[in-house]
Amino acid sequence: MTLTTGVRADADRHARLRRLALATLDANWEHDHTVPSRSLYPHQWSWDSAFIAIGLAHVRPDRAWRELRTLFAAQWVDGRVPHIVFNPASRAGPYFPGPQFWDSARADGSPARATSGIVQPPVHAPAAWLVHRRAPGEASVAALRRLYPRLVAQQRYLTGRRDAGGGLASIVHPWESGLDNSPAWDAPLAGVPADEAVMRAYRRHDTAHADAAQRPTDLDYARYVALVESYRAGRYRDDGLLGRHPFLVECPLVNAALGVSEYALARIAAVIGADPGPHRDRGARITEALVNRLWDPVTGTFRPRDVRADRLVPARTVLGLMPLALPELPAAQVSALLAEACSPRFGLAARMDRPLPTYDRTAPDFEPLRYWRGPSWINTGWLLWQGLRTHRRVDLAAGLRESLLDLVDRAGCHEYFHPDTGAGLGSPAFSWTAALVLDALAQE
Ligand code: 2M8
Repeated sequence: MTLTTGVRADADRHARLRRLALATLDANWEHDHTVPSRSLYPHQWSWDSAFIAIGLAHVRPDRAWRELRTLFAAQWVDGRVPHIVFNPASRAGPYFPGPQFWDSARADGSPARATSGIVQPPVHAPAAWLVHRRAPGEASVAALRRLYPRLVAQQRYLTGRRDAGGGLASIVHPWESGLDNSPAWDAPLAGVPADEAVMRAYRRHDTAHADAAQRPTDLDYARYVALVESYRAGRYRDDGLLGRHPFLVECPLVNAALGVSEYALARIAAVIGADPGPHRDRGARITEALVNRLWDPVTGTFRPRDVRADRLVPARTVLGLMPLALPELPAAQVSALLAEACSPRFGLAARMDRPLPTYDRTAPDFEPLRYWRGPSWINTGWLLWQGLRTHRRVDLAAGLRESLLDLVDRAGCHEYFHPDTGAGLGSPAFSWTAALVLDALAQE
């Protein structure tokens, strides 16, 4: 290929991907928010909306702010941002578990709109900052000013009510990590009493729309249901969880996002005339707590801590690489994470021959088709790409970006991808895939 044909091929791919991504996001727009997928996820999801806003900022900035505004309008009085905001007008048929099951109305401080009672990784402050950076102006400063107190309340909820004592936030359900059936949760879930026969009483919505072999199992769902029932029984209060709730885990992704959010809030504070100092201090403290509580020097990676058993979980998943996004991560951890990412387990390289998996591909229980137990996902790739850029690993960042774009160019805006062949899996028109491709296209 000559230089000019190479440049033209790149420009063609860029235009093709942009058209596809924009069409996907437009088709998934639903009056005041974007659904992750029309069939599988017909409501608003918390961290999806943050990723979606980052992509929309490049093409529809007003809609990017609207997306975040709608989500934060459903914030609870205690500051939690619910992982699902239900759309009462949805025509997609019953999602399971739906609003009746969550029964948020009976909890203190829940909003008028029906929501779930749990959260997802707090990637919203960095998203708001990026939306402003991608499309700055008076309107974006006004939007930041409105969102700032809500983002601060979200942080306060997680660092306050969800702190089991070690300076990090705990999750009470695998859904809160966003990586629902990751092997990271196998050990802590093993202690959750559940019988898959209970699923006979419910109708799963996901397996009516996607291949069951690519989704969590019925036993996984029985445990998910048991954990919602346990948390709901206490009306989603967080006091005394250690004594009464069977799943309490400190997740490296959730806590990395928590730390990165403080640095994003510092930048937002500087723009709107608030004090950035306390945010930077909190960012540094969260980074320190992550290293103290979740760093495993033996394997050179971060691991979730099962708070109830007080031990690190054994599985090596992509979650462990996520703290690379922290700007003040000590050099020793940065180089160990790069070694882990570049090892045959994850295969990161300046020229990648296969996409980044979500689980150690050398593990005996690696499953190339099953959701978060192996397949490649664009959001975890994009988050790692952010970390590589933060620590100026230019070649590796370029290699990962190329791999992400190539995956979507070949297979389309799928929800996830086969980690060997790159074939598209799950929903074929998935919003955060489209949004993060738009962002990757715009940044070299
Ligand atoms: C998936 O999770 C939901 C439950 O929240 C589900 O399986 O029904 C996960 O991939 C999660 O990370 C994502 O936010 C959600 C919507 O895309 O789907």
